[in-house]
Amino acid sequence: MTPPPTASVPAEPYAYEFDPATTALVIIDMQRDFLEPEGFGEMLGNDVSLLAKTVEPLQKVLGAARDLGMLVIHTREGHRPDLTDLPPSKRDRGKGEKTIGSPGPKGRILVRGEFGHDIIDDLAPIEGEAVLDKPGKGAFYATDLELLLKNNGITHLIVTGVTTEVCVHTTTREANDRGFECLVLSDCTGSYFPEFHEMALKMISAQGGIFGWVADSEALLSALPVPSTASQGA
Ligand code: C5J
Repeated sequence: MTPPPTASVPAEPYAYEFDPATTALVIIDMQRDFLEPEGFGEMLGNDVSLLAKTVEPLQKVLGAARDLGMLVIHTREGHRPDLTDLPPSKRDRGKGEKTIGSPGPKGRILVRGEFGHDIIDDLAPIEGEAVLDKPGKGAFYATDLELLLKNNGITHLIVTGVTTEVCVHTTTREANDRGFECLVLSDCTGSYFPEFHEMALKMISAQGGIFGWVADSEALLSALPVPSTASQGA
């Protein structure tokens, strides 16, 4: 049976209600390759400073989730060093000089184990937090995410990370089809294309919340219950 909600966040299209005990914070692909200068994102011609503004609000949300003892899941987009899990279509799309697996200033692009593939220092996972490597855009595709959520009794997801219209959107759609109730945080998600960010968020909450809810981090943080001393580890 679904437990009664203990938090209510003012959101689009209406209040998002959840219980932190059955809610996971999902942080999508906050990797050096997407966020830092000289990473893959910049090599593709993108302005990575557009993603930097997500870091501070996301740090606050991550801190609050940790204080409440919520399940935290970090994802990383990337591939095996031998690239056997990289579809040729993904490797060749864009016809760029450099592609996934090519050497770059941060190591081989989007390859597991390389410096650029890892999560930025400001949001580094701590012990006990799942780090999920995904070969696709959606975090459910070819991963054990669904199993991990179900085994932890999770019904609700707070979705954050980059980029809004690609991996965040794909993951939110996948989660919605699997029955998870998703809140996407507008200032904790970001895109190289501000207009795509805006429209992607609108697509989520349109039609009565066709894929989920949208709110900013302030709305979420103000709605969170005060952590008990037990969950703070005191
Ligand atoms: C992209 C992602 N944009 N994490 N990946 O290729 O959104």
